[in-house]
Amino acid sequence: MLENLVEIIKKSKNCVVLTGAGISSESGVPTFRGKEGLWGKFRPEELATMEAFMSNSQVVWEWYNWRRELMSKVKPNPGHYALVELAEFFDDYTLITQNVDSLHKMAGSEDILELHGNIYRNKCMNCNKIVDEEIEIDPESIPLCIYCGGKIRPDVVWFGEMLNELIISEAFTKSETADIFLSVGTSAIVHPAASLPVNSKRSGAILVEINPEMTPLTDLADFYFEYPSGEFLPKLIEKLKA
Ligand code: BJW
Ligand code: ZN
Repeated sequence: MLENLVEIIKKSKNCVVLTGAGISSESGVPTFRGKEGLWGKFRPEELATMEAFMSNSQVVWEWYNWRRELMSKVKPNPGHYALVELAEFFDDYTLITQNVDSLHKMAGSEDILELHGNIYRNKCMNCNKIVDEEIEIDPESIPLCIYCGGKIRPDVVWFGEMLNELIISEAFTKSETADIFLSVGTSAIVHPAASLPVNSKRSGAILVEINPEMTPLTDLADFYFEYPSGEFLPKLIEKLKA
């Protein structure tokens, strides 16, 4: 099966990869859902919303500060590094991530489409202006926007919020013209990200899923590799180079 995939990759020109929390789990970043889903104690549906921020911005900021601290201590793993190397095998390569942890960038990937923002950036909850400098937030005294007085929040995409239009439309365009689409470490349930692999397959791409657990995408996939990405992706690169 791996051999077949290697042959297909060698013939393909245009590749899209979509990653989710699973790719960072071997770095020590907990996933949102599933067995290892450590955010578990704090369901994203309860904290990653404007309603939660409006009713209890202190708790929401405590959650983000805790995650920032945790994420700032971890490093990319072999899965992230393999996706840097994978780019070399295609004329056109697009890395789309739902993750907010910057680990792809730290590994050396370029032009990443960050669908759900970045946890290290801040913006205003009202006027959406980005706060240029990296500032630490005291949850008990949240700084206010210098333009409109709105509370400062992390620049991530919460449930019910629109994704950045330019980023999501580029993600769809690239997915719909790909020869091969890799879905890596995502539960594939959060939209619109979860539509990308489906649209890509409908437009003719070979769909590959890498995830130790099955997802709603698994039945649709042409190849399903039931492995952690940090183990599987370096093996794939090794075979491609051989
Ligand atoms: C491994 C591994 C290893 C473990 N190796 N793998 C139908 C259609 C369209 C939209 C909707 C719809 N129904 C509902 C909606 C709305 C909603 C949605 O999709 N809800 C679903 C739950 C159904 N979507 C939205 O609200 C989005 N906006 C939107 O649709 O705007 C239009 C609109 C506006 C107004 C009204 C209605 C529509 C926005 C979604 C934003 C998601 N935000 C979050 C938080 C980001 C900020 C933060 O980090 O704090 O994004 S939620 C959370 O889920 C986070 C993730 O990026 C996202 C996806 O999770 P992911 O990455 O898949 O992680 P897990 O934990 O779920 O899965 C990990 C996987 O890894 C598992 O499968 C493991 O097996 C695997 N794994 N170890 C490989 N070693
Ligand atoms: Zn503002």
